[in-house]
Amino acid sequence: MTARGIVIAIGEWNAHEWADAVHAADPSRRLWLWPDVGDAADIGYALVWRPPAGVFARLRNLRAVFSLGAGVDHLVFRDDLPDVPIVRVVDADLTQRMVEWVVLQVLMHHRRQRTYDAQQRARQWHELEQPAAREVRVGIMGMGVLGRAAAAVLVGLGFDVAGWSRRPSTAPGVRDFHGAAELGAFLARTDILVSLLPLTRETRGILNMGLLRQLARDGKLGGPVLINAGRGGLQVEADIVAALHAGVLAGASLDVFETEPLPAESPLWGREDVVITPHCAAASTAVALVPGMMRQIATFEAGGALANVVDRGAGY
Ligand code: NDP
Ligand code: OXD
Repeated sequence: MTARGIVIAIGEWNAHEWADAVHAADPSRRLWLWPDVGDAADIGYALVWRPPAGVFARLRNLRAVFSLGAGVDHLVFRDDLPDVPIVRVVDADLTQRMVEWVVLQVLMHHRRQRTYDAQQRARQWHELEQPAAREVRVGIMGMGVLGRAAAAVLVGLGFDVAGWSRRPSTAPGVRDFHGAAELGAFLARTDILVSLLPLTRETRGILNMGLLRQLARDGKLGGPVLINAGRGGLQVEADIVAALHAGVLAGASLDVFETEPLPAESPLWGREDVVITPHCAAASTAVALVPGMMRQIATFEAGGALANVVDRGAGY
């Protein structure tokens, strides 16, 4: 008998929302909420987000693991991963949410909104010099699903956009940089750096002082800006604080942090030049994501291939 059951194993989210969405999409399928796995031999699929330790050991007939987020660092660094495909989220709803967050942050810095907020608090009427979008160079690290979608909207707004990724990429209106050899040239033409990289062995700590010092110094915004919605492990927060203090950075928008929730004692909280959001740039919502996962399972069971399977060697 082929295992068709599903287990949902979620560290900190509301598992019942996901269970309701699975049940709505396929009421015939047996569904378990970890740690309750019933007859574990019947479980073929695990829907997981930061799953607790020990989940996989009991699921001996597992056929695929579905990450409930686009990032899979919560899985690939584990040493207990079963040898089955890991599928990550690629979904229009999640992509749209990320595009909104990135564009909001780019515009916030481009249009000096933090300074106008401070002026409003001081009841000050003072117009700042405003460059055109075409005069501002945005550099996107990670031209994957999310980076490309954000780039398309930023190009549409008129920004001068470049992308940097591991391999060459083509996106309309976006200048391509790729690989370690081209990172320096990419940074040297970047006023607003947007990080949408996955967290892997290669990218951990990449947003450090050495990198920030290579950003353009001749831009129209009075100094470069860092925007990170990839993962907190990409950034060295002590370096970001030092870079802001020293004027190496003029501002930052951070959605992700080395430790989440961001500890109350972090110096980032008190900085007017930093925008902080609580890892909410692109939330996974059960209603939007589960139907696609259930369609994937049905296709797989009918002999088709799974889409968006993680390359374990690359780590994303
Ligand atoms: P993709 O896998 O589609 O894209 C990843 C991109 O990063 C690719 O362009 C890839 O290059 C590039 N990349 C990977 N490793 C390197 C490297 N060593 N050097 C240069 N480029 C590299 O991922 P998504 O766009 O779907 O998502 C990106 C990340 O966004 C997720 O991994 C997750 O961490 C984060 N995220 C955050 C959310 C939030 O709410 N804050 C929500 C959703 C996702 P190549 O094209 O050559 O493969
Ligand atoms: C994700 C996230 O990876 O929410 O999808 O961070």
